[in-house]
Amino acid sequence: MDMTKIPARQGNYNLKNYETSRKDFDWEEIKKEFSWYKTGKVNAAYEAIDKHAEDPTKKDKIALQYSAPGREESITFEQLSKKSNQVANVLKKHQIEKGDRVFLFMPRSPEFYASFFGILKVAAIAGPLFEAFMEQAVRDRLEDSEARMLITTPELLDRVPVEELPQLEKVLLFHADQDVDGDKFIDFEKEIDNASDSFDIEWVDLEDGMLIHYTSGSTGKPKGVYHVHHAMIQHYATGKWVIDLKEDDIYWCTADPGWVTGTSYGIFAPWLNGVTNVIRGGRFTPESWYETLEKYKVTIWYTAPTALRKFVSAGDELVKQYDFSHLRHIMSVGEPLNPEVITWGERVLGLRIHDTWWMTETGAMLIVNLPCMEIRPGSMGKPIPGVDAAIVDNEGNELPPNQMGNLAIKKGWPSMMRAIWNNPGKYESYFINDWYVSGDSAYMDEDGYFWFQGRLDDVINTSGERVGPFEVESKLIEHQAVSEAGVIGKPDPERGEIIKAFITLNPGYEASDELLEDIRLFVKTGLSAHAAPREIEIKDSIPKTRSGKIMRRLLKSWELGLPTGDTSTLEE
Ligand code: 6R9
Repeated sequence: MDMTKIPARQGNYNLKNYETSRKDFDWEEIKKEFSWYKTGKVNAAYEAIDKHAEDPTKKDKIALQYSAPGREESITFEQLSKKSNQVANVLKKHQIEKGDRVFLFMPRSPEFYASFFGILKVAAIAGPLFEAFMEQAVRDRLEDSEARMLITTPELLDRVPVEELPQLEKVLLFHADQDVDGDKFIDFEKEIDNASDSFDIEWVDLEDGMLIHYTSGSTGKPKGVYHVHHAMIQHYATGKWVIDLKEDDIYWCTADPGWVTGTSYGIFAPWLNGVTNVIRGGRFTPESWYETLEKYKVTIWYTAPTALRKFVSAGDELVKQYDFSHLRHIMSVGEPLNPEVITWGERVLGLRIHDTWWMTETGAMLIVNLPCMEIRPGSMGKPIPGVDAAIVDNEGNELPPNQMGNLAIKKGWPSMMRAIWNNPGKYESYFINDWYVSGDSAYMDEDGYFWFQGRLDDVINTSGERVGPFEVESKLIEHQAVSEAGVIGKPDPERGEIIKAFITLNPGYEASDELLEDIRLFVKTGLSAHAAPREIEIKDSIPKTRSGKIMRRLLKSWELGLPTGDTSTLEE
C-alpha cells in the first residue's frame, strides 16, 4: 500500500469538503449557534453545561464518565450543573469576583470539573495546574498570577508555600480529613454540601478572562497564557469539524487539564457539543488505556504521539485481546506524529490517525487533518476554515512552497491568547506585522500541506545542512530495536553540529556496538547520510514533559553540561 497518501474514508462527516468549507468562511456565522447571539450575554460554563441541563431531552444524559483506580462515576449534565452551582455559591461567599484568579491543584476527578465550571460561573479566571508539580512550580504560578484562591487536597498541601504567598487569601480543601482552621483553610466539601444548587450565573463579555495556562519557557520562568471566553467558538467548531463530534459519540481525550489540550479538548469541545466525555484518572499503561477504550465503547479518541508510540511498542498481539469495533476516529496532538504510528493505526486498528497542530498560545487547533481529507503521513495537515497559515522568514515575508521557515498564522482567530500575564513585552514578541509566529520550523508543500521540522531552537545545522530532529527520530523508531528517540545537535568544530541520538530499546534487545551501527546505517540508507546520527546513546528513558513532549533542550544541556533551566514540567 502507498503510505505517502492515505485517502479519506467514506463517512458521514460533519464537515464534508475542505475547499468549499474555507470559501467565504465567517466566524460570525458560528457565533449564531449560541444563545448569546440573542441575549448578548455569554459564559462558557453556561454553553458547556447549563444549556444542556436546561434541555429536558439532554439533562439526564451522561456528561462525565469518570474512571480511576477504585472509583467510577457517571455524572449527568444536570448533576454537573448543580454541583458547579454549589461550588460557585461557595466561591461567591468567600468574595471571589469577576477577574480573580482561582487555581486548581488536584487530581483529575469529578470535583475538579465541578470546580472548574464553578470558577467560570462567578466570572473568575481558572488556573489549572498539573497535580505532579512540586513546590517551586506551584509557587511561580501562584505568585505570577497573584491568585486569590487555591482549590487543592490535603495530600498536595505541603507543596504549596501558603505562608509565602500573601495574595493567596483562601485555600479550599477537598477531602479534608480533619478540622481545618476555617480562616485561611476551608473545608470545601462541607461548604459545598451546605450550599444551594442554584446560582445566578455571572454573564460576561466575549473578551472577558476565562483561563490561564502556564507553559514553560525554554529559559527563565513559565509564562501565563491568558485566554478569554471568546475561545469557545473555536473549541466548539473544531469539536464539530475536526473531532467530528455527534450526539451519540463517546469521546475520550487523554490529556490532563494542566495541559491546554486537557481544557480546550478535555472540557470545552466535547461539552459545548453536548457529548459524553470519558475522563480517566490514574497512570498510563497500554493495558489500562485499551481497557478504557473497550469498556466505555469510546467512539472518538484524542491522544498524543508519546502514548501512541508506547502502544506500537506494546505490540500487535495485545490489541487483539480487546474489542475496539465502536472506535471510528482517532486524533493526535502535542508532537509530530511519526509515520510509523500512522502505519500501525492502519494495520492494527484499521483506522487513520489524524494529526492536529496547535499551541497553548493558539488556544485551539489551527492546522489539522480533517476526516474528509487525504492524509500525508508526517504532515500535520492544512489550516482549518477561518485560519490562514504560512511559512515566513524573520521579517515576516511569506516563503514559497518547500522552503523551511517560521510557521506563522494570520492574527485574529477566535481562540488566540489575549495576553501573556504580567508580560506585555513577551506577548508582543510573538508577532511580526500581521503574523503570529509560532517558533516552530516547518515547510508547506505545493498542495498546501504543512510539514513540521522541529522547534526553531531544535533545528540542527550539520555541515551546512539543516536537519529537523523529527525526521531523524521518526526514522530511528522505524528500526525494530528502537522504542523512542530524541535527537539533538552537538557542537562540533568541523561540522558546526553533529547529530546525536538518544534512544530507548524495545524489550528483547541488548545494547551492542553492532546494534548501534545497524541503527545508524538504517537511518543513513533510509533518510540520508548527513541525517544519520554520528553518536547514538542508549538510555532507560527519554526525558519528556507532562504533555509528552521530548525535552531535547534538556538532552542537550545534559550532553553539554549546561544549566537545565526550567524543568517544572518534566515528567518524573
Ligand atoms: C497543544 C500543544 C505546542 C508545541 C508546538 C509544537 C508542538 C504540538 C504538534 C506539534 C508537531 C503536531 N506540537 N502539536 N508538533 N506536530 N501535531 O501541544 O500545546 O504544549 O503549548 O505545545 O508543541 O512544537 O509549538 P503546547
